[in-house]
Amino acid sequence: MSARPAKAALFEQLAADGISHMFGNPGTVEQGFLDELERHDLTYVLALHEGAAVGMADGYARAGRRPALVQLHSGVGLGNGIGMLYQARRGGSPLVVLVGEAGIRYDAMDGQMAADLVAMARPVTKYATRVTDVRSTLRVLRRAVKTAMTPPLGPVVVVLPADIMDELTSEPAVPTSVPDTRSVPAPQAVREAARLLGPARNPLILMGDGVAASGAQRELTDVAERLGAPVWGVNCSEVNFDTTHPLYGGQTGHMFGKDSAKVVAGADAVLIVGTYVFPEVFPELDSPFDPGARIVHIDLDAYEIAKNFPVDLGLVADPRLALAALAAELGPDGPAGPGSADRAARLPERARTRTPASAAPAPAPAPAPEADASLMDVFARTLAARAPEGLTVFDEALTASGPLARHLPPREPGRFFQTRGGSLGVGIPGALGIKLARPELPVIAFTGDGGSMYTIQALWTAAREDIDAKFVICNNGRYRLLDLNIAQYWGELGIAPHDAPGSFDLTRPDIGFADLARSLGVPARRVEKADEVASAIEEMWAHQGPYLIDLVID
Ligand SMILES: Cc1ncc(C[n+]2csc(CCOP(=O)(O)OP(=O)(O)O)c2C)c(N)n1
Ligand SMILES: [Mg+2]
Repeated sequence: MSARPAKAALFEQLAADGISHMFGNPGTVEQGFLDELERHDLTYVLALHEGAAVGMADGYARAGRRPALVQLHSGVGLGNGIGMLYQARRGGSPLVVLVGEAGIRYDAMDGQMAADLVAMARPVTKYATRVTDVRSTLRVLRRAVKTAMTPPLGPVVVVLPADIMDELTSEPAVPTSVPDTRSVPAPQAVREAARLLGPARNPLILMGDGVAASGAQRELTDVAERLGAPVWGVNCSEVNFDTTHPLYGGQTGHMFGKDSAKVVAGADAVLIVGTYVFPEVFPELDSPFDPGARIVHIDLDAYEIAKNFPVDLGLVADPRLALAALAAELGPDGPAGPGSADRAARLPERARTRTPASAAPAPAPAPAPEADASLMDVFARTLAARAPEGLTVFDEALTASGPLARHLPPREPGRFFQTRGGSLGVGIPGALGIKLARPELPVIAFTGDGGSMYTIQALWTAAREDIDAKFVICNNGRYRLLDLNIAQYWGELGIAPHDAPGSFDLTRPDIGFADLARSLGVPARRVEKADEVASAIEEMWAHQGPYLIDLVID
């Protein structure tokens, strides 16, 4: 291989790995390779804030199930991207993030914008490294792609010093070797899982996004039906199980461990699959499982198995293959034993009997009556009635999500996404990334007025690139979720209810989302009344290109 500058070889490597987009925000220390980019077949998607760049890449990686490339600028750009990298790490998005810096020769100078970028990135990435010798530029890039794409998937940072990028390398560009992790447990381990779970009278399944990542929805349904076990989402931001299935219980919630504790109480056997346990902000410190409960955990991420509480059997295996083997072991009619007698009859009801007050409930089928339906309810119902084929929803509506789950219940894999890791601002850029990865799908994002403002600049990117995604701002003038959480806190501490902190209010002044969207190049309409909903939705779908609705709700 003839020698060429590393900044050119970089693009050969990206092409070898089939990478077609770079999401980023440029700076001077990346000028060498950005200049080079113009000569290559790679689309640069310009974001006006690094949070938006990482958020778009996150949606792209999730919907496309492939690595997404990000470019950030030095300590300042990486710093701006860190909140969104955190959520990519929590959610397992395979991002390859290139961070530019002035050069290795300046290490001792401590110049402007210099920082220990690898150390900054480490807590929010799966792996962070720096190219320090030009002869290993492509080796390091391939390691980044491999690490990002190997379960547990996650973001990787590669720091690129500009002086190294200008040097010559003769490394060949060859496709990255990503190992196959479709591993199945040994037959005796599957038998042991069936032995632990099969005799249960009151089995329970806790699931997470590892199910969707493995494409294991059908196998999970088979196991749930054979065990007759209700299925609860613990860390679900995608479709891991059809939420209209009678065995679907709901979500345990992300805030309070006592909510999950109510769900698992009384279960004598628990199958955990594709999730960490438990993900709340305030988890229970003592095990919420019944002392005699038998616990089996299947995951490709060994770190998550028995991370907080012991299990009886942990299986590091691909969820789809492991669940298929378990379903076969349980047999088509489910296991014989004390729990088998009335399994089929009692379980659809029991799927809902553990619903805790503040955990997200399973979607109720009955729509609210017309007269007192909320505007959000009317909107979701009208949208559902006219939903185009393949409608893909990014739900960052937070307290306004209920009607979405009711009228557009997540059922089909790859058609529903939520924020993860608790980082707000993923909805708008995430929808753009999804649309770029899957242009054939109609994509709509719902986001709160609060959440949208973290990355509202992404609308400009939507207009610039003419990305035909639709956006709905659920505009309640507040950080409403914080109202609900503080009310719970007051209750627990015996504090009398009073006005919420002024910092939860977003009405001083009102944010004019329609004007704001138009100023960024996205046509928009404000909707305040139920009788405006149908025509707004019609206009939204009729418009070719990005479009925003400012939905003014209580
Ligand atoms: C980046 C980030 N900053 C702050 C928070 C804390 N936070 C959690 S919920 C919330 C309010 C969100 O408001 P909005 O999007 O309007 O939805 P609503 O609660 O009104 O339904 C805030 C500020 C967060 N989760 N992420
Ligand atoms: Mg709000």
